[in-house]
Amino acid sequence: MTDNDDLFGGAAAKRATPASARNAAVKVSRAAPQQGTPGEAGYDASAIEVLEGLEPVRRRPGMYIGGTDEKALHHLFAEVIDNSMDEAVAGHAAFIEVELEEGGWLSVTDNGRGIPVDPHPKFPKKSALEVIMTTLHAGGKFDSKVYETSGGLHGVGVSVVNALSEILEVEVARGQTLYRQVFARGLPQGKLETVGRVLNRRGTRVRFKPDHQIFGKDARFQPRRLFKMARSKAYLFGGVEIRWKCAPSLIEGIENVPAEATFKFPNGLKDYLLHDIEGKELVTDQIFSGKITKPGSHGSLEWAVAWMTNEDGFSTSYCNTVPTPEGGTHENGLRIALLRALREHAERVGQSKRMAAVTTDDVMATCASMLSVFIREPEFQGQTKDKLATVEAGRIVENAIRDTFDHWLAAAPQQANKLLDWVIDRAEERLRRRQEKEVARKTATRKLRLPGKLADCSNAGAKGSELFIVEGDSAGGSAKQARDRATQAVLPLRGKILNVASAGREKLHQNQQLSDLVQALGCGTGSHYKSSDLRYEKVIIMTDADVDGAHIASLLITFFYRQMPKLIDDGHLYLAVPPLYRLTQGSKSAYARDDADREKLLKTVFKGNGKVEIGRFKGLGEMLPAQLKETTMDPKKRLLLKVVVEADDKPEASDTVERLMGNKPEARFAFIQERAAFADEADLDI
Ligand code: 0RA
Repeated sequence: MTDNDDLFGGAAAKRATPASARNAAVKVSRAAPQQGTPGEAGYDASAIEVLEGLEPVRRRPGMYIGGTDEKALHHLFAEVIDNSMDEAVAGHAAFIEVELEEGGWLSVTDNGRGIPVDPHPKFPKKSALEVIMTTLHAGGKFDSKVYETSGGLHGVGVSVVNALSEILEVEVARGQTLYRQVFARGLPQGKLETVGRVLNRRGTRVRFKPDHQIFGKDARFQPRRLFKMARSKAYLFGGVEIRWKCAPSLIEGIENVPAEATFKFPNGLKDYLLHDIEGKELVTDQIFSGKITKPGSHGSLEWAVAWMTNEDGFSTSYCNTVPTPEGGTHENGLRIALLRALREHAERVGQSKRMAAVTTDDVMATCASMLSVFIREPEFQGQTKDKLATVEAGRIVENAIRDTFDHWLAAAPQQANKLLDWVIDRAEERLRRRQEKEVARKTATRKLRLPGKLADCSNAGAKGSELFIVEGDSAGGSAKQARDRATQAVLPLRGKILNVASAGREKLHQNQQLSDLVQALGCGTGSHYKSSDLRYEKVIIMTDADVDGAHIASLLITFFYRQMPKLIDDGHLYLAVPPLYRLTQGSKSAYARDDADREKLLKTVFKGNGKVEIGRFKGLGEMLPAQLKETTMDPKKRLLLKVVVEADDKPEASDTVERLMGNKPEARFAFIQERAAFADEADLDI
């Protein structure tokens, strides 16, 4: 142990507060009215001012430390250590010691210049120390340069910690003298006293116990949280030594929190990043890091960036040593700087075309980054105030890093090209994934969004429901009126549909008629076909009983055969058989499907008995809805042909379809009739 290690000595630090001092200021305390009578009259007067100064903090702690929860509790520590940090960063202190004691005491000690103890110019009866400890925002008034460096910038000041501490002791070793003052809930428990002479020692110790009245009776400092905070402070102020001490009883059963540790990271954030990405494979051997300090003025920053090959990226950022887990303007500045410098490099090496697709997200996808900025009067955003909002910060970071990164890339072209290829690969991968996603989404929405032309049935499941694919809008209109709304859906198709046997994939996807059909069926096509998603038990092609109708039917069958063969295999596809003729004789009437059927009827049902009127339907649209229902749609009366590919035909079926789907509709019609003839009783649905 060096002299400095034993800065104040345990005895002095833990000495009890003298009773006289404790009584001195308390009577005027509105915050603690239960306490005793005043001592010296002069001291009371100043105590009143003090109380008026800190009372708002006790009344509304949230206004000053963002709440009274665990985060706020640990903020007290940040506030105290930041003051010592300022002293260290200004070069006045070489180390800072943090100690968590049993009983909830936390102390922060530095070997800096010590808080000034001489009478305060504005309040000659008080020491500067007392004014600092008891006045809001008093810190910076003494030596503004010191407080511009770090946490003092965001800090509400150590007086807030004082106000929210049950007890707070300050000890200052300055000018070979040790001074001490004790406060309770912000109230001085006596004047600053001289404890004695100290040789070769200087600095400040703040030792405090958070007030349970504010933070609740169960509030405790968490060793792990303090440990991590202390360590990150050391990373954020490269070169400053932070010594950690914790009562062993407090870390029993807690892993990775030692009773003692020393943090000193000469390379600051670079060390931090290297620690975080230890063992990870990197795209470039070197990590990109830097530091720009402008002592006395605002806008200092430090960063460290590395690209990993197999890991998701992460960004850790701070503003004035306050973590900003939600990022903000400074992080955005970094991202943009990296992208722009890479763009410039791409231009230099003739890769700007490929680089055009790259976004900041591609650059950051596997990038591990650490960023720390120091700015004056930062503004934070978001629910938890975890996001930096100061616009200026983004600009400062972007300008500084863009330049430096540009140089870094230019200085090591091989490494730069490796990185360039890497980010371009990320962009291309992203575009590929997006395309796949879009296709997947489209299929998904198709399932959900039914085509406008579809008159769907009201039945929920596929079982028992039928879809009539009808030729033309007018037939569609009749069919919609003729149907049983509960079980029968109607999809009208306009005119001839695309011949899938001769059209390319692209055309197929663009075809509105077919895509309406696919949407209505819901089961997908090709390799995406899913039986369980088919929305109907029977899919019925209902076209006019003429050559054109046959053509459309064969085009549709071809479509199903090519795109949803399983739908046919599973026996879902049918042909409706509408009549071609209506025969009337007096009150008697009947329908004939074709010429042969007509002749048969004439010879049987209408034999003799006078003149038979024979009407020929030009199309389904000409039929009255009632007629259409009676002849073609009503499950009790209609004739349906099931479309099957016979096992024997299977080997050449594909060739046959190919052959017949040329430009000979008659050949196709013949084919359909041929198949219809093969349909045996079991396949007929009467
Ligand atoms: C104001 C002025 C000076 C130092 C400090 C404050 C100071 C504050 C803290 C808080 C914790 N440790 C600290 N160390 C120093 C400069 C006084 C001078 O000029 O000597």
